[in-house]
Amino acid sequence: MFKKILIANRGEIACRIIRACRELGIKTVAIHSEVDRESMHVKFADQTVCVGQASAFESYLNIPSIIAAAEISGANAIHPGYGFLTENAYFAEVCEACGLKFIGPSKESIEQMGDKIAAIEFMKKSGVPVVPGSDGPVNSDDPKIFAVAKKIGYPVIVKATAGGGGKGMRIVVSEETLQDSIVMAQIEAKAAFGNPDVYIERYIKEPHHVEFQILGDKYGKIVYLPERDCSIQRKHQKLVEESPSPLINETLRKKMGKTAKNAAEAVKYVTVGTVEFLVDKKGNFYFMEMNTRIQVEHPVTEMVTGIDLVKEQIKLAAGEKLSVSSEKIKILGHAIECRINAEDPDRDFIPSPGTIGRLFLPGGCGIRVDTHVYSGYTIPPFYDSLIAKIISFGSDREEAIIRMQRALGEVEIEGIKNTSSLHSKIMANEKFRKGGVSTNFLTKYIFGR
Ligand code: MV4
Repeated sequence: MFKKILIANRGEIACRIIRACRELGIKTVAIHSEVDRESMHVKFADQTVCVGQASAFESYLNIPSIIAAAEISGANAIHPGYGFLTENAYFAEVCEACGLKFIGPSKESIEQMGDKIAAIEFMKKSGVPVVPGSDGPVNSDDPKIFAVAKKIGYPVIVKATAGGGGKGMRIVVSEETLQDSIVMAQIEAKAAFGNPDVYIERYIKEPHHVEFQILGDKYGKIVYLPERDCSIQRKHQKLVEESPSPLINETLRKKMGKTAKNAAEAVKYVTVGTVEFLVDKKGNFYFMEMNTRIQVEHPVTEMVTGIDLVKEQIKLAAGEKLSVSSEKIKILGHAIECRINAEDPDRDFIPSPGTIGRLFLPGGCGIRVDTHVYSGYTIPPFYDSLIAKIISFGSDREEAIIRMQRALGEVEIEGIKNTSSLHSKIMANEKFRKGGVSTNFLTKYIFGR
């Protein structure tokens, strides 16, 4: 097992990782930018190193500085968290070349899943269902695009291969706008990712986002855990996640879970990862992408299974054998996570950085709060606006919702705006309470557009 881990991240996830290390008896090194000296992850860690200026490029994305920090502090492994350098295959390669274990999958797995066209091709070959599409990149001046789109059937969606976050994505309803949409998507993709490649897929109407957590050891064993439903999103940012999904019955769970396991086996996946699917109203499911990291929403899976995913991730990276088997995994109840952001819900969610005055965060039966904020803490304007994750657990969905409503009512954060009122609205919504809302829910029923 590792003796000392450097955490190449900040915020709640850095705190979450330090907690797991402490329980495993592993020493921790926090890195931080110049504006993060008073941050909780810095106070939490055994050792700290300032790696650069406020801008993430100068600090949390600064590979030479981070590697130097690991070397001078004597760390033997690096945990990337989520975001920042997590899905950077080059960073994983540099870590390994410097004798530092990268706590994540191989650089090959990261690379393979980072290119969406390659990932889809690979999954299709491995027998995983994918959305009917162009089978590779398309070019706007290629006259064949019209035949390709016609065969797929309108509406189609144009996506960037380097994509994520919905950038470079365009819905095309008829062939009149196909060529222009591809041109625009290519320009957007080039600007956002430096890679202009786009592809076409059939557009799935009102899809649900359902994802499976998988765990893999270096001996080739893979298990899948119960799914998470992340259909409630705003501008491709997840707001509410729950497990199990109200949409999925036991038969479909087994079928999708086994598919996710096959997908992970095909890439020889090690540590923790997530296979994302689009699910339509009829229960057809299609591979969307694979995330090669621990995700923001991992706590809902921890609550319903009783498994500490970050501890498992570290143990698997250290070469330990998987200790959980599919047959032993039970769904213990229902869990919901609400992401609280420092944003103003009344002003189109503009970020609301600043100093927190009085602070009260909820607790009590069935409530977990993962956060890095405290009274007197100043939220810098340079990074993600996530300030807390409230996770509720109940014996069933109804109880989890009631507990979440009760917990949201206890939240008091003075000095900055936050999104808890939006979550209260969602929890009180009739459609949400019925369960199984699609990705259109927020726009349609909460914002009424
Ligand atoms: C789709 C789709 C419908 N059909 N692909 C959004 C971001 C990226 N991860 C993929 N996304 C979508 N891909 C096909 N073929 C609808 C979306 C989509 C979406 C997916 C999951 C969660 C929220 C979403 C919101 C809008 C669109």
